[in-house]
Amino acid sequence: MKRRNFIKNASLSTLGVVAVVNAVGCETKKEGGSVALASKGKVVRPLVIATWKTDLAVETAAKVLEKGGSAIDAVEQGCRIEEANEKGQSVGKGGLPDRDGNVTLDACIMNEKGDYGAVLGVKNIKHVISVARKVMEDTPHVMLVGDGAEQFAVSKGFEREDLLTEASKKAWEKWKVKSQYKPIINIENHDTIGMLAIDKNGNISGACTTSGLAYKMAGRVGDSPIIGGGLFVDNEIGGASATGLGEEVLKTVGSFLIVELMRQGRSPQEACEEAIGRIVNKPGKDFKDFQVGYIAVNKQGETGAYSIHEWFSYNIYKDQENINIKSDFYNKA
Ligand code: SD4
Repeated sequence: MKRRNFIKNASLSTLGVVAVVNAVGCETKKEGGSVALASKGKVVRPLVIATWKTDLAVETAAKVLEKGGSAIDAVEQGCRIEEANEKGQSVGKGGLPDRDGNVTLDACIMNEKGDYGAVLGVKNIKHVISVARKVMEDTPHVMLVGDGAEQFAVSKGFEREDLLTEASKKAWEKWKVKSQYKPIINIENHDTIGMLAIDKNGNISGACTTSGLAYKMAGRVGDSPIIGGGLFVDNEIGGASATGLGEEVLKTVGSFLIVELMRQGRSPQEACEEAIGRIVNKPGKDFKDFQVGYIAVNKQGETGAYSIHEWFSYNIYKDQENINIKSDFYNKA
C-alpha cells in the first residue's frame, strides 16, 4: 500500500482548516495548528506495547489504562516495574555496571503534547523514569545529567540506594578478568524497556529506561534517553522505541525516523523494517555482533516490530489480552 498524505479539501485551507487523509485511513483536521485525528477504521485502545518479555510491566500499564488512566501514567508505572526488578540486569536496580563498577541509568519520557524529559548517567536512584517525568513537568529543561540529575531527584524526594546487586557485582568481577568489551546480542531475552501506550482518549505517550550497555565506558550514554533515538512520540501519528546497540540507533535517529515514515504513510511494520534497513544497508556495515530492535504503534493502534537478529520479542496488550510475540527479523542467513 503506497500512501501519501493528501489535502482532501483545499478550499477549507483558506479558512485555516485542512483535512488530510493519512496512512491509516484516518482523517486529520488541522485547525489553527492543532490537530485532531478521527479514525475511519477500527481504533484499538487502550493499547500497550513494550520491548522484550515484559509481561508484568505491560500488565501494570494496562491496568492503569483500563481504569481510565492516562497513557503517560501507564508508561511510567509500567517502566517502574522493570526498574524495581533486581533480576533484570539491564534496567534499574540490578543493572550491569560500567567498566568501573558503577551502575548508571538513562531514561526518558514523552507525553501526548510532545513534551519530553530525560535523565542521563544517573547513579544511586532506581526510578529514573519518574525522575525524567519530573524533569519534563517541573523544570524549564528537558535533560539533566549525572550528579545534577541525582541531586534533582533527591530534592524531589527520591531516595538514594546502592543499585549494584551481588549478582551484577559478581558478573562484573568475572568480566574484569578479560575486560573484553563486546556488545551482547540478546541479554537473557530481556533488555532495555521501551514502552508505548494509547489511552481511552486516543492519546499516545512513551517511556524508555535502561542501565545502558553492560561494561560501557564511564560516561557513555546510548540512545535510550535521547529524543528521537530510543524514543519518539507524535500524538498525531504514533510512537516508536528502540533497544539494542544505542550507537547504531543514534546514528540513524531510529525512533524519529520510524514516526516520520509513518507520517509519510508507512505502516508501523514497514517503518520498523526501513529503520533496520538504514543500519544494516550501510556500506561495509558488519552487523553480525550487535542487535537492534524497534517497536512502533500508530494512532489507530496498528503495531509493528523488527530487529536485526532473531529473538527480539515484545509484549503487547490489546483487546484485554497481554501476550509476548517474537519479532520478525532481518538476518535470516
Ligand atoms: C543502550 N539501547 O544504552 C541501550 C541498551 C540496550 O540492548 O537496549 N541494550 O545502547
